Amino acid sequence: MKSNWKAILFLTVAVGFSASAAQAALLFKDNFDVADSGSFDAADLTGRRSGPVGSETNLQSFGAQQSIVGGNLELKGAGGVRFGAETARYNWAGATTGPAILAAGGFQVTFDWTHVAGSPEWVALKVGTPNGDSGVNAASVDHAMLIRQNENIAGQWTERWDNGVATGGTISYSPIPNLNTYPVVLTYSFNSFADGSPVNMSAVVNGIEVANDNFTWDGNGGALHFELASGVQQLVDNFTVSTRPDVIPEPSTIVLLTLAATALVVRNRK
Ligand SMILES: [Ca+2]
Ligand SMILES: [Ca+2]
Ligand SMILES: [Ca+2]
Repeated sequence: MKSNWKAILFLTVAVGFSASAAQAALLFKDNFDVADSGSFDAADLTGRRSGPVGSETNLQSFGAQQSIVGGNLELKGAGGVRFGAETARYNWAGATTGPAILAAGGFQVTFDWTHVAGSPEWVALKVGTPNGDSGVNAASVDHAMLIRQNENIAGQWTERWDNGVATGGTISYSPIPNLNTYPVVLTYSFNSFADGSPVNMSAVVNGIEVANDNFTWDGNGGALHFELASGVQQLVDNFTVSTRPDVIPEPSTIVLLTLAATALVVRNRK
């Protein structure tokens, strides 16, 4: 009897775990809701950050000093923001977030993206960066996902770089006239931080998947750094990092697990 109750407990926990894994865990958020500041790095941090990483690091400018405008991060036409100091970037493979990210099979970055003026230029998330400042097309950057504001560059709505190699991109997120703010959802799926491990990236803007790429981690030594880069003045708000949302278990899976548990009880009673 004892061992079967253990088996039932295990199955119950398994179902519970699957259900809880459906909810992505918030790791970091910055709402940028403080007074305007011409210097992003000198801006007040009070009340801006949430999630466990929020108490360990904060976004800082690289390349050029960014700013806070109207409760948003205002990106300039150069540089962007990284987690921490230039050569002491936050390691997302570390103890606070690494195990949770691997258990969820990856992580997700979301933000609200606002165009300030008509421009074909871009905002980009760079992942697998070195622990030092780099360009989107640096050979050390495992993937850079550039999303452009309009199609003025030969129909190029998106642009991707894999370790410095351009891999193209043309899919539009179908901008709506007079609508300037769009939700961006970038999902990175993988099971290891080790160099050589495969990664899948899905980029969804305005509800439309504009890119789905496969690449590998390289030259990271088991660490993970990523950051936001900019090619033009634009606004970003509610920058969020969470564990990858999982698929809610099918009802049939729960039924099968329940049947398995019931079978064990029945077998035990015989
Ligand atoms: Ca805000
Ligand atoms: Ca790399
Ligand atoms: Ca790579």
